[in-house]
Amino acid sequence: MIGNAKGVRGMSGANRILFIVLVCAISLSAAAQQLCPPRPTAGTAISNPVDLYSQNGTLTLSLALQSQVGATGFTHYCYVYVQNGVQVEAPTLRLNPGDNLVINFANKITVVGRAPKSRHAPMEPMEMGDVKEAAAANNPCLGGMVLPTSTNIHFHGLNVPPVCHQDEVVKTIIPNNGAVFQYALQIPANDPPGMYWYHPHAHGFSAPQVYGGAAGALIIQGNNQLTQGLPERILTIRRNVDAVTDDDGQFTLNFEPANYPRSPLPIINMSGGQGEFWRVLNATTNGFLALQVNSGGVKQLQVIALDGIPVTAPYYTSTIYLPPAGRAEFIVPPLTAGTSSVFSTVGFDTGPIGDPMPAASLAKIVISPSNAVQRAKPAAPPTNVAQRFSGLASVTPNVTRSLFFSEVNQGTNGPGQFFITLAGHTPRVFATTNPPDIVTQVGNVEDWTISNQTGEPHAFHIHQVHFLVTAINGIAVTSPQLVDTVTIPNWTGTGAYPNVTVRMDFRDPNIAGSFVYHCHILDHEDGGMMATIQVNP
Ligand SMILES: [Cu+2]
Repeated sequence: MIGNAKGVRGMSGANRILFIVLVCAISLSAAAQQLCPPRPTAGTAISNPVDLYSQNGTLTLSLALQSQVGATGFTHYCYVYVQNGVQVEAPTLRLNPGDNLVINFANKITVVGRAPKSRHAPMEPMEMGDVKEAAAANNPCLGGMVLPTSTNIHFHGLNVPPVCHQDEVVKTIIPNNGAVFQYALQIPANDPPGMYWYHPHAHGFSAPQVYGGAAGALIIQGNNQLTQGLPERILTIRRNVDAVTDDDGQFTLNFEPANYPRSPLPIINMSGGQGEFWRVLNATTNGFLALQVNSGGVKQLQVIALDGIPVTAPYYTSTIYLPPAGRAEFIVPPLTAGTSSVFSTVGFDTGPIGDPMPAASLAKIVISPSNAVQRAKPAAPPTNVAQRFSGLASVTPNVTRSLFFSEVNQGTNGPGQFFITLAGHTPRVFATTNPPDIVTQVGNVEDWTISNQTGEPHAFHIHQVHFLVTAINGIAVTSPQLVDTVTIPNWTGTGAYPNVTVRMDFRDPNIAGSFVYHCHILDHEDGGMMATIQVNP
């Protein structure tokens, strides 16, 4: 939904003044500084982000979240890693199953610019956890007032414990004091190989930080005969604020603007006669993508994995649909040198009130026999343990639930309110003072049917576990796949509400605790479309 939210104008008076003073003060002090690494200019060749590999079972790195207000007033947020004295942005973290990840993280956000006109959610500071206790103890694990300068990290898709310093996002509120906050977590030994990602999740301010650029890939290494020896390409698609339209509609690929015809397209250099293994991350906050490679016709792409989990059997398709936060790993077939070729999204129908998602070219593919290729280091040998979630399709669920997405718009003086609600309950926006909406038990397998009562699609995501998509509108899916984010199609205004049935797997004792499920249109999440599940040990 667009047009009703007014960003700063949606705030209460006192908060608005506080916010404006804060923004002006910190903007002036940092106006002349280069705080983020320079981003690539339009029309240049795309390269992979910097790879950081684990060694002897551990990947340890220092990472900071920094910010910079660009020339048009919008804020860039950048995950900065210093390599040989040079700042690089959003490195790819590569680990093997069973490895430890240690991030010495510092929140160094210094400046916050204005919101785009399409901002749907309130930008009011809000309380999470126990603010007084957190302040008294100086402990970011206890919560705090979430400000535009607050942050934390969510390891999207990883099946790790929902506890502070691992993957907890509700009460972990890291202030911008630059102090080191350590994340230390272990990749499950039975984690299948695939692409995950890390991004901020401070409720109320997730969207501006992610569309400002704060997102990076995390790859669990593994062997696959199909991709062995192929050049590997990491493509992170973001949607940043567009200086001309004042909206968050400009696609970028690995930070390079894809804004044809206003600027030349990013270039993907491929070698003629050589297929490539692409890992694509939809790090937009609202983009429903329908990806194609066209080279003398639409090419068949061989899908290997979705949302970090290998598909049951690799399959060919011409169009790969990715909701916000989704990942697809696929093989692009060998293309012929000299053929005009393009990587694009062909557009997605977001219903009567959704943010428009028109077709757009994302990159020009240049095929030449001499083009250099990038290869990842070979992966560790495969483990023999049974992979996570195996056999889920044949498990009989012991609980079934129904949930629904809904929203209200408060007119031109206020932003919208967004809800995800258990059937039979009254819709309410997320608050840490709400009791958990769902309480369940480790060991349970549950079928959830999630319906959509709104005129725009939503992207359902739950932390800590993947789920199997088993039915769409009550019709069984013929080849169910494990994902961590799924599109719930919009309601057209008449007839039954569209719905998707998913099978939730709470059998792993390591995921016991409280965590959240929400819409991954991050403006919707920031606007309240999130709720808590408590999984008792
Ligand atoms: Cu939504």
